[in-house]
Amino acid sequence: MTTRNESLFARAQQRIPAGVNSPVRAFRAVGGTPPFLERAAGAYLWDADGKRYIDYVGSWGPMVAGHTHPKVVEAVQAAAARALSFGAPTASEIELAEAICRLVPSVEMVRLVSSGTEATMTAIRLARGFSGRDAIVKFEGCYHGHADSLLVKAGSGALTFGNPSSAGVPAATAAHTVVLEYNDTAAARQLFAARGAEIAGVIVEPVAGNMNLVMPAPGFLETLREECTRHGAVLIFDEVMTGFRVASGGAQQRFGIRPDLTTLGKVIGGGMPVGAFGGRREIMQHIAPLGPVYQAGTLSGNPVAVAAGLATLALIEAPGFQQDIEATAKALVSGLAAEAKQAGVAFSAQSIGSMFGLYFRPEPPTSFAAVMQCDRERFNRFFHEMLARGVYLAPSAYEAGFVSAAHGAAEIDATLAAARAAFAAIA
Ligand code: KE4
Repeated sequence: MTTRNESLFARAQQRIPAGVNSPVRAFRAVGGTPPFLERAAGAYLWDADGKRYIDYVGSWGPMVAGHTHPKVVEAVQAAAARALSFGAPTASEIELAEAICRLVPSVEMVRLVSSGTEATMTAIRLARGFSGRDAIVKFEGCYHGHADSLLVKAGSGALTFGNPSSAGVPAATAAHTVVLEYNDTAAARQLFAARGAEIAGVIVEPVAGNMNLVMPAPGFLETLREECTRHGAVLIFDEVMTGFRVASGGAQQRFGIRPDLTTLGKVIGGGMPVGAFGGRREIMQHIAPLGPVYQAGTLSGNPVAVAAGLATLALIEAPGFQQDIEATAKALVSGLAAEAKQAGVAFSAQSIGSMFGLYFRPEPPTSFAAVMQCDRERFNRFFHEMLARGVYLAPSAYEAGFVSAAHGAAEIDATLAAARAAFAAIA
């Protein structure tokens, strides 16, 4: 009997590439038919077949306050009733800019855009326009959205420029991007020693969340800060995922590093399309129409999206919000590790703030190469065992997971009960 998810997926593939509007949603990494979701509330999702799931994807990060939080829905409805879009300045954009600058003090000025990709694409252009240099440094396993300069993989030699990681990216473009190993502090020092004067900027996920969760090694972020300062390169923290999740001031607050630019997204839109880039005033004043670096957007600062973002940031600033959500993530990962141990499955897990990583290897990975040693097949089996039991994990062994303020003891207990059966099934 064909389920509604299956018939919708078949129909979707007729008109949308792979039936989805973003690749990871197609379940190609884990196999099977992706549930077509219809409704969400708090920690829960419901699919087209009426099945309920506990959600640990949270729309890939934005739903930190839980789905359809009444205060966010109310703010969106009120804003929409006034106007859907102006393409003109509004007071609410000032409020969101001021909230971001208050929560992330390294951001002295900020511009809103409509996605994380727009934010990182512009931050790269701004670093180049400000420094007058072309070379950009990124790290293997970090994802910063799909701008050409960032769809680049490591070149042949550690210090040579990169090669495209996607069709359609000109080699000439990729040649301006150097890709180093995440956490390889020595390689970063070596690159700056050899080419420091050529480097416009370094972009890094201060906690990596796109090769599963990988923590920065002690001294790694500090070295990037030191080398960028010494050589006049712009240090860009891509906090699209870590912003307001690793701490209310992002990973930069937690690790005490002040980047020159920060990119944000996800949480600042509360589920609606908002991204942002911001940082040192002297750099941001190079952005059009103040300065020579062009950037624009029809729906930048959209009033309905801004209303969702403001309502969400107000919620995360509530006393105890971050502590509670961090405790929930800790309870989840320690519970899962205990269940895996009980079942004799090689497994580890860790969390920071409200994001977490699950690994089918004995210890959490500290590098991209170590992530690649995870048992992906076993993750895929675990994924489907959990999905069948109503637990919706990220459909890839290389993605981080997220809890929300709506996840409580009942959801964690139900998840651990499902995990007990799932680990037994794959042991
Ligand atoms: P968007 O363009 O998808 O809004 O943001 C790109 C981006 C930039 N920087 C970081 C650190 C990110 O994690 C992202 C997007 N993250 C992925 C999840 N791995 C979004 C999910 C998807 O691509 O469908």
